[in-house]
Amino acid sequence: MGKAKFMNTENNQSNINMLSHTLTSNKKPFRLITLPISHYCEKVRWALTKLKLPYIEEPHMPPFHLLATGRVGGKSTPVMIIEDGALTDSTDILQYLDKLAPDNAKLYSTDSDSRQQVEQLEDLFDEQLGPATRRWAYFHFMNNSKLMKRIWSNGVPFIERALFPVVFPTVRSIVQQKLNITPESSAQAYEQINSIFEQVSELLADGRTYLVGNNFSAADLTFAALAAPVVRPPEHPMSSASLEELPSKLISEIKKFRETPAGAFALRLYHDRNH
Ligand SMILES: N[C@@H](CCC(=O)N[C@@H](CS)C(=O)NCC(=O)O)C(=O)O
Repeated sequence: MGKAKFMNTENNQSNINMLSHTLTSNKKPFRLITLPISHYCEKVRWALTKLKLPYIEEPHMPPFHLLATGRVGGKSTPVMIIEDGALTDSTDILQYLDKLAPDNAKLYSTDSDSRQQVEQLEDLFDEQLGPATRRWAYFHFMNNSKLMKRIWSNGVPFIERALFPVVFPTVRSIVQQKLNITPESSAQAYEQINSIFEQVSELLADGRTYLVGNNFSAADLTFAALAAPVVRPPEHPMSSASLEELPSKLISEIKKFRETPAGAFALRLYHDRNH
């Protein structure tokens, strides 16, 4: 009962957010197909919010996302439907959205050196940080089916949520295999996250406000969105469990990540996410 209320409150809040995005602009909303917990989907959701572009999110639970993404020629999420097709990669989506942004809100600098730095960092986070934080988080959550139900079914169509008990055992073993989720790979992911956090902390050591130049960019956004599973920002729109509900070992590791300069930076960016 308590949990249902908790989820409804979150869903209502995200519906309100989507509605207000729609109302603040006359443009036709984009359709965004997501797995709601996916941090690559959150990367796009954040960009749309930041650029005040209207969108309607279509959240799905695995494996039902494949029906939605497959219909438009995609596979993984996020997929964003635009007037003349579908964009099937978060970076492609951010680059597309950036063309619609006014000069003072660009996520990619117009200076070519700075743009290159932004793109290199985004690539590092997409290719290494995102898979590592996902592997680490799933390793700790996957065997808790109650928590997984909440994480995977947040806001999805009723029928998908109702089918969770039927599909979860099979989907879990497919995901564990596909993403190589084992105790060893999780330990490696933990080291990899620490190494990227150290690189980011080093960049921040000179007191800069953002990773590249003086403005918030796709590098900052991508870092914070993909680091979210290990710092668990309270402002995350899809957080589906409070810190206290997690195993104590996990809480202490999250606290350690949060205390690093890179972790504190991700939390600060999330604190400002909706302003
Ligand atoms: N490079 C892709 C990665 C997206 C990705 O890995 N999405 C995952 C969720 S975190 C997904 O949809 N997995 C389900 C699948 O591949 O069927 C991007 O940046 O969009």
